[in-house]
Amino acid sequence: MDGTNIHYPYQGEGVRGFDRFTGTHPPADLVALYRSMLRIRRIEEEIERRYHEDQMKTPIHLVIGQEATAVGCAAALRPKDLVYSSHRTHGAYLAKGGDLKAMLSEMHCRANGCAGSRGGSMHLIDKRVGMAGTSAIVGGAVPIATGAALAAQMKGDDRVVVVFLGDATTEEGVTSESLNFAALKQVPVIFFCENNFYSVQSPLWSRQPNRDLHAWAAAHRVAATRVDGTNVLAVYDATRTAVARARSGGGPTFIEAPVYRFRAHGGAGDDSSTGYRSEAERQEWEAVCPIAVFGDYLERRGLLDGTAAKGMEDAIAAEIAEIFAVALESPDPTEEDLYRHVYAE
Ligand SMILES: Cc1ncc(C[n+]2csc(CCOP(=O)(O)OP(=O)(O)O)c2C)c(N)n1
Repeated sequence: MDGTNIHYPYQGEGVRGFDRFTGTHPPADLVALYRSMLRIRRIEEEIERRYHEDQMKTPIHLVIGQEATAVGCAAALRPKDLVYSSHRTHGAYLAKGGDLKAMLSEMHCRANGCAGSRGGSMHLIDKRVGMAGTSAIVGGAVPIATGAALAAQMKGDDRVVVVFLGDATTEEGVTSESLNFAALKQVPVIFFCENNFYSVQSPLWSRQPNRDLHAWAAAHRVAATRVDGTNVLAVYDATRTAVARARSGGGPTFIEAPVYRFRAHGGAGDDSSTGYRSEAERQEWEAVCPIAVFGDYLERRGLLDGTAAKGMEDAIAAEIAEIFAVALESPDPTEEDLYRHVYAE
């Protein structure tokens, strides 16, 4: 079997059209969505640029190319709703409102990091904004999120829980177990699958039979849908529908969002030259970059002009420079810190 019989949705279909952005969203919201995606992109580009300086003591998994999923999804949530994520964490953390200083300090292994310097990039958490945690274990966050949704249901609050997972995470047994349990108990959880078609360097077609991931999820009796993961508004609308279902007692939803990571599975730079995917494939997806396409749309609608765009870029650049400096000046953990949260009889 090879990949030639697999139809990757949205790939090379000439979707760089503007009519795919629909809805009646207030202009200020549209600009805020764009800014949020751009901020994540610029933060990650700076992380990538500085990574080889070896000041960051953590593996990294960049979301460059995948910004629309976290941003569109988080925009449909309330602050008290919870978000869990995988090892590819930065987008979800920042979109949910996670503190950038605490994130960068964590990545520099500083005492004021959001996980007390214990976790690095793959273990981000900011409970004040409902960023409930991330896990380096593929599938690790899925049952935890399902349990958190059960807790919300049992407490009778109207909190919704989202867990981001990759396509390979659908291959973990615990994901099937969680879908089964969520369907059985009708808990308010949204399984948000960012299908970027690769598990490290193994393509989806070499790992799973030719099927749609949302159809696989639907077989568990979970409401399931597919949405263009490069379209921030489509992601927002799909999440809003899922949130309304969950909040009204209608149970879980599985959202499959085809996306593409423009960088390597881990670390800085692209790794397409190793041969597991073609550079032409990456370029096709870069042509539907979620930020560039949406920015063009805003420009055509007169919501963003060159001056405003430059002001936005400058403000983001200044914030990033300032917060990197703060992270680098932050104190290292002390020996005493080592023993915090350690329980021994
Ligand atoms: C249980 C487990 N198995 C294997 C790994 C090694 N591993 C880390 S990331 C990854 C691929 C995950 O792919 P996917 O879930 O599609 O997310 P993506 O990296 O594409 O965002 C693997 C196999 C792991 N961390 N945990």
